[in-house]
Amino acid sequence: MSLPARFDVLCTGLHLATLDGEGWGVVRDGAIGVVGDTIAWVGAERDRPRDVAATWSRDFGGAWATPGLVDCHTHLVYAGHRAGEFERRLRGATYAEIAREGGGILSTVRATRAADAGALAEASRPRLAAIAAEGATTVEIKSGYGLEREAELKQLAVARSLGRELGVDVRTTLLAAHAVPPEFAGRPDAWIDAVCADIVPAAARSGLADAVDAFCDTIGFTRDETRRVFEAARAHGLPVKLHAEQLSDQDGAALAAEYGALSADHLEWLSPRGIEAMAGAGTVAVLLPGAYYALRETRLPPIDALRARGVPMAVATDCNPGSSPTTSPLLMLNMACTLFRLTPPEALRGMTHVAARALGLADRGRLRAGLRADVAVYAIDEPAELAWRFGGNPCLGALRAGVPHFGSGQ
Ligand code: DI6
Ligand code: FE
Repeated sequence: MSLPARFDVLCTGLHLATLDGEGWGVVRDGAIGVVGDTIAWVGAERDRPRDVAATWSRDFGGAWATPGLVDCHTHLVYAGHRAGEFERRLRGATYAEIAREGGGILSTVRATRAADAGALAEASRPRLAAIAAEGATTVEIKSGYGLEREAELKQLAVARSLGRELGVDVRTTLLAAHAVPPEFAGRPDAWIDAVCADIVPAAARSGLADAVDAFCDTIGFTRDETRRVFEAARAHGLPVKLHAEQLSDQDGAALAAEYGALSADHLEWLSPRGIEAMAGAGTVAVLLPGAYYALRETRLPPIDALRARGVPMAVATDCNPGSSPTTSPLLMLNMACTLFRLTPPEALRGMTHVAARALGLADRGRLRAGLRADVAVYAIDEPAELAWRFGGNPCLGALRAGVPHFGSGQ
């Protein structure tokens, strides 16, 4: 890349975990120069071109920079909470039982429908802000708590507007096939008809959805119903992803792979057949240790087999009120290592460039000239600390598309 006459932003005094090449891709005593929303120069301070001045610059005094975190699976736009359901589960009720009784996802649907866009934004803003405050610069947000056309579009519109407001790159996913809404109780097929004929087209027309997702499971939708949703997405030019093999093996990951899905997510019950299909299609495995933890699952996703077959593994919060009420991507790095036995660099890759790939984004997730200037800065002594610690937040702020967000309010 040719050097600019001037950097808009220059960050010095940083050790870099570039994630470029193998492992952490460490550059000690490094610097990053930005022009517009793009990294123009990155490398060791001693190699920095001296004749390029900067409009905004900061010396971070030996902090660490990583690529901005990418949280590629959240349901953070919702109203209400599910603490009562949590207490019931502590007394022995299961997630699936509560769902079958019309609680679970449907209780959040009632609260989300009742909230207007302003109230929904107010409820959801602190969650996006908390995720961003730990260094996330790109966040995916799903619908799926509206379960009627206008309420689904309301969720997606609120997600996009929160992204603009907070300066976070929000990617939206239509998840109308999350549960059967009360109006269609006992008629999942009729609901899928409406999703395919009305809601997917409306989401595509409005430009409010970047992808389409579905929940393929015993308390969600069958493989055949999921296939119909994927056909509708394909007809409207939208990429797909899938909640697959979370509570049972429905062979959903193989179906997702058949449709060239960006990702299949959860995967505790993933079969060898599903792994092969994902490896063949290049579908990313999104691991969600928060849901595994909160539901006290005991069956681990087949991490060793995924690794052996070269299936890329992403890590995300799954921020949602039922199975993963967390707003901490850093805690998920820890859980990915502690519970799922990823290595710390694997976990961070899983929340940067692999997660970006799960969103179809090739322009971010590493510190490299020419990529988007999404950079998180942490007050740590070495990068493995990000996964070692749980609780607390060492993030000093971030560049988001080249814009500095440091200090109070970030
Ligand atoms: N799986 C999940 O973990 C979330 N959705 C899904 O299909 C949970 C959503 C919720 O319980 O509200
Ligand atoms: Fe989810």
